[in-house]
Order: sequence, then structure tokens, then C-alpha cells
Amino acid sequence: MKRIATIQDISCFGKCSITVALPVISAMGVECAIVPTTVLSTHTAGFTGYTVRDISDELIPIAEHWKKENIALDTLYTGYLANAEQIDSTKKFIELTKNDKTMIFVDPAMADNGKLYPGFSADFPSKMLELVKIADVVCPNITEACLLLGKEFKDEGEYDEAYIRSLVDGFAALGIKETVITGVKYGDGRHGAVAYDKESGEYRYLFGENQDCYFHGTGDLFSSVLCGALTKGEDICSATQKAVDFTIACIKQTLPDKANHPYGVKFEECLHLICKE
Ligand code: PXL
Repeated sequence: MKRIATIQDISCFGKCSITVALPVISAMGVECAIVPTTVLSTHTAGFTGYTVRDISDELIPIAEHWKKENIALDTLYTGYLANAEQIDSTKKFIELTKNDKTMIFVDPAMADNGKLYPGFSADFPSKMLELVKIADVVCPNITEACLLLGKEFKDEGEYDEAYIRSLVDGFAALGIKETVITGVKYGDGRHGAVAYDKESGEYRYLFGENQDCYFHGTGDLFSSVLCGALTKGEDICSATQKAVDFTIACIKQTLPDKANHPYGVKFEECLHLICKE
């Protein structure tokens, strides 16, 4: 059985980060160890007055204990991190717990729709870039890719394939082996992700049907499926297609229930789609 350790926050309510990664990765038949960095009453997008407790001073003691126990990790998967200090601790955690075969998977979850999430200052992306640079695989959305690479953000309808290609090339130039750009929508109804494998030079579009709506937490669902499938040994194209298909299935499952829309997608009712055969 493969083993992933994921380093991100616990948002007690709101279906994102660890509360998504743990069930999704487990359903895929991969062990998911968790390293919580912050406990929040809810996520920060759309709720106000949420509570926040930083518990990242536990990261290094946890890593040192795991090292002593010789806990071998196939993948280290990082998601939302709340501040620059957590990025420093996460880098140290990775350094202490990885071995030569561990895949470093970084979802630089910090922004969407052209804007940083609440609470991040403008210099946060340059700090996140330090983590991205040590990754084997990254899966930013277009906003995150632009902020990390210092490129101009273009909204849906304003970009073409050459623009998306320039983002992928930016990550390849940093030495990252596999890049997946999420949330790519072309005007012809194609909506999905672009995957690039530096070694083979293969560059592919993996599209699904466009769903004209926004749900919080779908980025975390996407990256959890992608990370789980890559850890199981799937190639980047089939792993990305699996993540696209699952995310769309979860959105479709939720669409008819309008009252529930602010509370994320009903991924629980779709887990059977990714269950280990
Ligand atoms: O889904 C990313 C995410 C994770 N965790 C917290 C968040 C967000 C996005 O806003 O606020 C706490």
C-alpha cells in the first residue's frame, strides 16, 4: 500500500484541505497521514468571523518523531499554508522526512479568480515559490501560476493556448518535472486542465464538460485525486483526466441542490467513482 503525508490546515467546516484529502486519498486505496498546520472554524472564503489557531510549531517535532520511527513516505503533499513561517517549517518537514524516492507534490493553494485569498499579503507568492521550487509536481490554477511566475493574469476569454503554454514553460524552466494547470477554459466550451511532463516533453489538454458555476474546495478535490493517482503510479495524463472527471462529477452531483452551494460539493456521494477497484 502506498503512503502519502499531507501538510495543510484543518478547516473544521467547509470541505477543503485535510477534510477532503483524507477521505479522497483513502477511498483511492492509498494511506493518508495528516500533518495539520492550522485549525480554523471554517475556511476563509465566504465566511466571516472564523477562528484561527496556528499549530505549526508541532511540525518539526512530528517530523523528528517520524524520522526516528523510520516512517517511509511515497509522497509529501502540501496544500494551503497560512503564512511565510509555515512555508519554512514545511520545507524543513520535507527535508527531514523524505527519502530519495519520495514524490514532492505542491498545490500552491493561495489564490483564485485573479486574487489572493483573504489574509495573504502581496509578497506571499514569492515565499510559496520557494516551496514550488523543491516540488516534483505542481498543480496551480491560472491565478496561482501567474502570481508565482510574475506573469500578467488573464481572465477567461482573454487567453489562448499560447498563454497557457507560457505558464507551463515557466514551471518547467524552474526544473519541475510535472506541471498541471487547473481551471483552463477556452471559449469553445472546453474546460479542464493542462498537463506537462518535462522528461517526455508531452503537453496535453485533459478536458471535461464546462460547468458554469463556482464551488469552493474543488481545487483541493482535484489535487487530492491527482496526487493519489500519481502516487499509485498512474501517468500524468491519466491522473489528470481522473481528477478532471471526478471534480466534474462532484459538481454535477451538487448543482440541483441550490441551497447547499456555499457549503462545497457533495463529493461524499461520488467517492465510489474513485474507490480502489
Ligand atoms: O481550498 C483552499 C483553502 C484551504 N484552507 C483554507 C482556505 C482555503 C481557501 O480559501 O481558506 C483555510
